[in-house]
Amino acid sequence: MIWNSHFECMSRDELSEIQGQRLRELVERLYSNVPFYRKRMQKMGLLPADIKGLEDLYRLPFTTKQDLRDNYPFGLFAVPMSEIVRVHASSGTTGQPTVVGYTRRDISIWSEVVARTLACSGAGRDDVVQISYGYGLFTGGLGIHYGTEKLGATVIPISGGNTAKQIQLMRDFGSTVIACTPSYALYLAEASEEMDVNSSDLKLRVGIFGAEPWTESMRKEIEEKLNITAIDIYGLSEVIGPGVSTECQEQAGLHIFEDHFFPEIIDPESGDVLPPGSHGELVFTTLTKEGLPLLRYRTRDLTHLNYETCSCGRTMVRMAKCTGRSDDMLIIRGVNIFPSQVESVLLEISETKPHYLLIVDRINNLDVLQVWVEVDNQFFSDEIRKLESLTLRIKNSLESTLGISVQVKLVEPKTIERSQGKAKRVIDKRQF
Ligand code: DLL
Repeated sequence: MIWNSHFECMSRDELSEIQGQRLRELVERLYSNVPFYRKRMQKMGLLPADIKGLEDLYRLPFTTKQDLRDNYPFGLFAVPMSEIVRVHASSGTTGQPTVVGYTRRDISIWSEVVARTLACSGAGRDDVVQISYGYGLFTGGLGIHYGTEKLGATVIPISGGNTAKQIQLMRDFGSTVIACTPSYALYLAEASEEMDVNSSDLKLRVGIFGAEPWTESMRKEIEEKLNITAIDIYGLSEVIGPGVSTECQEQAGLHIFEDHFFPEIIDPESGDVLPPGSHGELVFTTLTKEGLPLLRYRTRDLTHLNYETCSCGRTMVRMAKCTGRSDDMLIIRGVNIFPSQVESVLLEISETKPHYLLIVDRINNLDVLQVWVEVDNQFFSDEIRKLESLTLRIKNSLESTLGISVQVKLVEPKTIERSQGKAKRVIDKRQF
């Protein structure tokens, strides 16, 4: 089923017309309501009237995660706080989260694009959707929740974790759709085998998986083990959350809901816009958002776009599966982690040296993060009890900043290899 065939199957000419109109209105709004954008445009000698349509988009400034950080927490909001009905947050590059705000209309648009996402995956009113993305500041749980209700399907708002219960409810409530990270889906598949629940005991038929990169071989494994169609869904908090793009049942690229989120592909080094089909960094302009509208937001995700009409009938451009990032962000169990966050925690702890290493692995389908930290030599001669208490202190601080569990290993000075150039802070042993 196509949820909104008017927009999703619109001719590209008609779509461009609407996008151009929305862009002009957006620039007017940002210029009048957000001092940050007004100043940037003034510096570039640009007035809203200079932006006549999509052809002028490239003249506008980019927005980065650093800009959100510099204006923490609400400095880029384009409406008064009385209009903001919800706030979410994702990891920033240091301890400070990236904060996003939604007006009532934003929530309604978000529900619309998530309803489109579910319909794209083949879900409808008769489905029972188990939402195992985390509820809370993360956009995954509540984002999918509202869209599922809009679709009219039945929601099971179980949130993440508690694997045995996930499997029990999946069986007892007859869940037909599961929404979680792809790595958790694999973990669930394995855990259900151990619980002697096999796919014939379940009614699952579709999975909507995203929030982290995954490969075609992971897809195959999930589809076989759970006997479902596994759909890749993509989104980021800054742009709205889940609902930015999704695969349809053709599984041949992710349709971007371009009437709301206008994509460009740029060279991550030069910032130049690349010709259609080129591989580069994905950039979004949020055409309709009110709370936190963003101009040319640099996602740091690397992909390419395909403008051909899909055999499903949708005309919305498709992005290829993300192949990586142009920065050092890691996604561990669906949670975004920057090595600089670890560094900022360690800087607060006087016994540690500024040398650390993050080792990421996938053990039994679960991501595991181990942090090696160098400590003073003299400290090593101390009693075990002291070492244990330091390890625990570092572990607690890291876990509260990063939001995931961490194994900490204290190592003697000079254990971690020194590099001549840029320090190598991460060893990622997972296969993507
Ligand atoms: O992960 C929103 C989301 C929730 C998407 C649930 C899909 C499902 P953030 O926490 O802000 O938002 O993280 C955004 O996650 O820039 C990508 O690097 C990565 N990402 C999200 N979806 C995918 C995907 C949510 N399907 C960051 N494939 C993005 C690869 C993905 N990477």
